[in-house]
Amino acid sequence: MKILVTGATGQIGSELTLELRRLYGEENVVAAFHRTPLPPSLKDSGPSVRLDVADRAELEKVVRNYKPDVIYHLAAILSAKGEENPAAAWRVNLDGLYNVLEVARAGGVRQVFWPSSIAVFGPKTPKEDTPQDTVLSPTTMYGVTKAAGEYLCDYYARRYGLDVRGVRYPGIISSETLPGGGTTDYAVEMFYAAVKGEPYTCFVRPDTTLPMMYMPDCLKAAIQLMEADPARLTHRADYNVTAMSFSAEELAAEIKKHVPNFQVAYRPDFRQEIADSWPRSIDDSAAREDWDWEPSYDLSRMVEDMLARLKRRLQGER
Ligand code: AKB
Repeated sequence: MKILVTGATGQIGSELTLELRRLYGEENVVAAFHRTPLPPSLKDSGPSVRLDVADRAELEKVVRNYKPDVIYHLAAILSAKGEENPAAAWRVNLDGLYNVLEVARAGGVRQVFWPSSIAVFGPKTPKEDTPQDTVLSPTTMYGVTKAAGEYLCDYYARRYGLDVRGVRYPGIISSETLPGGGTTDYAVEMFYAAVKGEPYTCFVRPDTTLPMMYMPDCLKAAIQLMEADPARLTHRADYNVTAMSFSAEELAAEIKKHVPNFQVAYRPDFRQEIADSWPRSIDDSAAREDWDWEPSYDLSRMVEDMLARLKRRLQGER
């Protein structure tokens, strides 16, 4: 099976590409990157190609050359960056997705994975245990592109029989690649500061509570959904998934159990409003029923593992 991963240098892409290479063979997974150059771990472990997903001709060429059976389409501009440049968010997120779906159906691609986000929800959505099927009321351009993208994926599945699958990711916490331009980035930044022995100024209020997930569960969700029996699936690219919910101050307190001198100050900025518009917790029972989704990491297990990994990585860089 040949796989193309777009956005391979991003927070999820950089780890998912390596995991897919481990599972399906290094030569079979092509890492597509755009502006950010490939780190040696990706460059040295399999094929790669430069690709702007918003450029249809370029994408067609890549699919013609590599003939992927499956595309994991991760290239995206996240919520906070999308508010700074809504036009770029539309271009990358929606023009990019449209191109991927079009080129996939015309180029004989069997399956597409595309991540949606809790950003499809908004002030009119129930905040606690947000149901699978509920009001979408995104307030950011990122959320608008994710909500429209969900409908677009549904359309391609219904109209053309394309096997498109995806999940609504919560905030993702990871140790290998920093997220860029998201609202949930504070949760990752806190770990980096703690491990470096620096104080952290958090850009949301201490009581800000959001659904979150650790990277191993994020990878597991994508791969498990893609391998699931299609006959069991009742949704397409909009499966709610979650692993835990915690406030910024609860995360700081958990980190302090391991790094007692860690100091956090709170200075909310424009990202507070985005965080306030999103759910506090998510009901992911459809994913549990349809493809046996079950996260492995809760807050304490995640914090312990994340600190250990980050310490090893940052020490290695010195
Ligand atoms: C963001 O904060 O923009 C992303 C997301 C929740 O989709 N991490």
